[in-house]
Amino acid sequence: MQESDATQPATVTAGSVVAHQPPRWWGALIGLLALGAGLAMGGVIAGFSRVLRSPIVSVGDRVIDHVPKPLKLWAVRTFGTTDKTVLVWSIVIVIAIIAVLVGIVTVRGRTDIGIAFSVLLGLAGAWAGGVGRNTHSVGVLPSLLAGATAAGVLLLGHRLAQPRAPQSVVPASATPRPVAQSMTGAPALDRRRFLMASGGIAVATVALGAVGRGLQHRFDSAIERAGVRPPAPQAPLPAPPTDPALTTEGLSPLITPINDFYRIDTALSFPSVSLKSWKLKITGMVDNERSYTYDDLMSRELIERDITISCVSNEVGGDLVGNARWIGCSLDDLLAEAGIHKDADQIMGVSVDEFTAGFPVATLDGRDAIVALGMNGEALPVKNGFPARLIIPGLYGYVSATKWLSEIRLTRFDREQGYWVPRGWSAEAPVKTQSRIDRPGSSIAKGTVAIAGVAWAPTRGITQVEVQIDDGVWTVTTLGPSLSDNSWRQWWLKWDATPGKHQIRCRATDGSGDTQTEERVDVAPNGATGWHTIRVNVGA
Ligand SMILES: Nc1nc2c(c(=O)[nH]1)N[C@H]1C(S)=C(S)[C@@H](COP(=O)(O)O)O[C@H]1N2
Ligand SMILES: [Mo]
Repeated sequence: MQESDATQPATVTAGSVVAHQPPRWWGALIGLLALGAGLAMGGVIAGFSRVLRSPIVSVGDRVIDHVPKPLKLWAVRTFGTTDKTVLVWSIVIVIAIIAVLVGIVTVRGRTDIGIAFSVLLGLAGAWAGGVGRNTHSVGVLPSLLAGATAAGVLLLGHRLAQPRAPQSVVPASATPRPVAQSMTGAPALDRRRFLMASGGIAVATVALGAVGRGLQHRFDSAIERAGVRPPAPQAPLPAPPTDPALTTEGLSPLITPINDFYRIDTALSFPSVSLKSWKLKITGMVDNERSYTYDDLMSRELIERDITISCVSNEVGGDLVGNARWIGCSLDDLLAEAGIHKDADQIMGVSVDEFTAGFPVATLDGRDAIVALGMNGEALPVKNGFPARLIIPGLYGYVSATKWLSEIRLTRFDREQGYWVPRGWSAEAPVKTQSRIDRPGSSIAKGTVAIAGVAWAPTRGITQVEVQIDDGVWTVTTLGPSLSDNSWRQWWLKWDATPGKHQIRCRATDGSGDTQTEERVDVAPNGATGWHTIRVNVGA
C-alpha cells in the first residue's frame, strides 16, 4: 500500500479537493463503520424475537463452548468473573482490526475483499447463531443481515472514494460544483462528500444501536422477575442467629447476600425467559413425562433450606463459594410423581440455553435436593437462574446446579454427559471439605486480632477447624452457628500478633471425621485440595 501511494500522481490540494488514491484513514473509517453498522443492524434484528441473539453474543457463545481447557482455566484465574467482558472485547477488537484492513483495501478498489469479508462475517455469525446450543433456524437472521449491511457500507465507501470527473458539462440552470474538481481539471476525490456520507452512516449506526438495545431490553428476564411475588415456604426457617460477621470485620457473612454471591456460567447474556411459555419438563426414563408451569411449581409445597454451593474451579482460599437460603420444590417429590425407571442412573438438568449438568440418581438419598425458585427470601435472581434452578447439596455446581432450568431428564451415564464432562472434568464430583481464612489481611498492627474464616463440607457438616501459626501446634478454633450440615460454618481464633512475618494455615474436619488433606491438587478435574495458607506482616 505504501508503494501504491508513491505511484499516484502528485496531490494537488485545494479546499476539499484531495488526491486520487483515498488516504488510508478513509478506508479505515469505512471498515469500522461497516462493522459498527452491521452489528447495530444485527442487534435490531435480534430485538424482534426472544429466540434471536445479536451476532456478537452468538459468536461469543460459540467461542465459550470451544475454548480449550487450559485457556478457560487461565481466563477464570486471570479475569475471574469478568472473563466474559474480556472475551467480548477481545472478539470485537480482533474483528475491528480486520475490518480496518478490509476497509482500506476495499475503498482502494478491492471490493471483492470487502464482499468476501462481509459474507464470511455473516456466515460465521449465522453458523454460530443457527447451530448447536440455544439456537433456532431463524437464529441465522441477525448475522446474515449484519453481513449484508457491512457489505453495503463497504461498497458505498468504495463509491464515495472514487475520484469524480470535472463537471465540464453543467446544465445552465445548475450551479457548478467546484468541490469535485482539482485545479488541474483531472478527476479528484470529494472529501466533503465522503465526510458527510460517513457522518450520516455513523449517525444511523448509533440510532440503530439504540433501537436494537431498546428492542432487546423487552426480553430482559429481570422484567419478568419484577412481576412475580417471592416464593413463600410453608414452614419458613427460623431467622438465622446473630451473625458473628457483624462483630468480626472481614469475616464472610453466615448467609451470603445475593449481590455478593458468586456467578459462574457459560452464558454471555442471561437467557431470556417468558413465564407465559416457560415450563419445567421431566422427561426421559420416567413412567410419566411431566410438565410444570411456574405457577404449578409456586403453588406446590415449598421448602426452605440453607445450602452452601461451590464451583469446582474454586481454588484453595478462593471465593467461588457461597451460602444461601434456597426456597423451592423437593426434587425427590417431583421425580416420585414422574416415576424413575430402574435402569436410569443419571439425572440431567437442562437449561433454557442448553447447558447440561448430570448427577447420579443415587444422590437422592434424602439430602435436600431442590428445584429452587427463591434465594434469601427473594425470587431467584436472574444471574442465579431465574425462574428455576437445581440445588443439590454436596455436589459441585457444574454437575448439579443447573440455572435457567427447563428440563430434568432421566438418563444413563453411558448415554449422555453433562456440558463440562467431555471438556475434561469428572463425571461425578462431590464437594471436597474445604476451609478458608478471611482475615486478617496481609499487613496488620501488632496486638490481639481475630483469625477468622469459613469452612464447608456440604452433606457432612463441619465439626472442627484448626489453625496453625508458623510452625506451632494446631489450635482448635471456635465454630460459629451451624445452620445445617449443608451449610458452611464460620470459625475464629484470637491471636496475639507479634511483630514480624507470620504464616497462618487452616484445616477443617467434617462430620464423617475426615480432616482436609494437606496435599495440593489443582481444581481440575474434580476440585482442589490443600490447606489455605496466608502470610501476614505484623508491624511493630
Ligand atoms: N445454565 C447454566 N447453569 C449453570 C452453569 C452454566 O454455565 N449454565 N454453571 C454451573 C456452575 S459451573 C456453577 S459453579 C453454578 C454457579 O451458580 P451461581 O452462578 O448461582 O453461583 O451454576 C451451575 N449452573
Ligand atoms: Mo462451577
